[in-house]
Amino acid sequence: MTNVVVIGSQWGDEGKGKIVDWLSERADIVVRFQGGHNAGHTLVIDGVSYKLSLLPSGVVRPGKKAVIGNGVVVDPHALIAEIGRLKDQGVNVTPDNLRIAENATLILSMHRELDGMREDAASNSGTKIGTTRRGIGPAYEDKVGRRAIRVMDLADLDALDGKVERILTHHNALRRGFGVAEIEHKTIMDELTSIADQVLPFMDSVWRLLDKERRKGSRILFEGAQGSLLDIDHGTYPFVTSSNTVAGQAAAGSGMGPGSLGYILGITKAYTTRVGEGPFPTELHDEIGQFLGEKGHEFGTVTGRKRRCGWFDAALVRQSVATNGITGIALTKLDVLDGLEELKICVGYKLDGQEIDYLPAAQAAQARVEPIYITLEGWKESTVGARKWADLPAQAIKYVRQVEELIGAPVALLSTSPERDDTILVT
Ligand code: 2SA
Ligand code: MG
Repeated sequence: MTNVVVIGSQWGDEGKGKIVDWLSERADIVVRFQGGHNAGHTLVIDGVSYKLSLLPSGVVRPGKKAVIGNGVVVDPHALIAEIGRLKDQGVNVTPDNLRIAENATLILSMHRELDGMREDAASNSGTKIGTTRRGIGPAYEDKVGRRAIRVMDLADLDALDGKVERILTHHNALRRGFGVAEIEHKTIMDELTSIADQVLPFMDSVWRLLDKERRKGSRILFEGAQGSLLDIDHGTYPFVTSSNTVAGQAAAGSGMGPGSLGYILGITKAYTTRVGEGPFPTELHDEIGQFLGEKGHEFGTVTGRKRRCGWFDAALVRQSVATNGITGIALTKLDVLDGLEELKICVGYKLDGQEIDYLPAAQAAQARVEPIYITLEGWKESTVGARKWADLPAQAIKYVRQVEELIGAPVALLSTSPERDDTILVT
């Protein structure tokens, strides 16, 4: 196996967890390179389900190394809690199987508070993003603003005074604006002191670790979170997350060169979902949308929020094939479409009377586009648990072939249930 980058090609929740787990069996190292505990993966191994949100999927497998790269924002409280939950399930996370980049940014309590205050204030003005309220955006802002506290700073608490001063000057100005109490220097120092001993054993120079592994010929799996349409540059801005979620970030967010990335696998759901606010051209507000949500169990792992559902949007995924350089896709949740009389696929949009085959970049135009659909006949048979191509009804095969043709990338894997072995490898 060459190195593989797994990314979501839609708005997240494409079913990356299962595929990453399937691939992690064949990898030596699993690396996260962006996002934080706003991600959510449920892994089902031997009937036991593990919920991960910050930790790379590799941690639940003996003998694999899990790595949190510099591109991730790390909430130390969430980290410690997640390690504790896994311990209760009999999984030991130790410095032997988890390494965290010394130059990764920390999410602190004030980031979470600011995320919530902004969302609350925006609810009143109707401009909220619908974030996970985990402090992801505010932490990335501090990183880019060059005032973040990073993992390595925990090793030198004496040198922290100036850094805490700098970050508090910024945050306290914002807090005054929101009319909430300012944070005292000592409060932050206490927070950092209280978590330092539990985080520091995992700290490492990740670029050096990965460079060594690369030279040894280790197989590296890069685990993306969220989806390409939530990318800070390429997504439906401003209704996006605050990191680059596209495959290229696997290099910058881990400290490896782009030449090491290998195969780019885009995880793609057979229909479309989205959580939070923002444009969604193929969204269904009718009983079919309801059907997809119920049958597909479309509720967030992280926040439990109900996901919006709609038809497959081939124009969007074709765009993701381009922005990620997708080699092949893993098509998930095809079985959710079982039993529908007919199926629609969006092939492009109408914008002010013109036909276009991509999502325009401007927010106002994105809100105005109308999908252009083709209609396919559905299938009655169940595809749940199909393990070979020949198990699929003819109409389901037609649907898959149509998807491939429209997005301009081949289906490399087909997942037919949450069970790991219910996966068809298309060769
Ligand atoms: P934030 O908290 O700043 O990242 O929120 C900004 C927007 O990004 C959306 N968002 C997500 N949407 C879908 N899935 C997400 N994460 C998990 C995943 C989901 C899960 O990777 O699969 O399984 O629970 C995710 N994270 C952020 C969010 O809804 C806002 O629209
Ligand atoms: Mg998810």
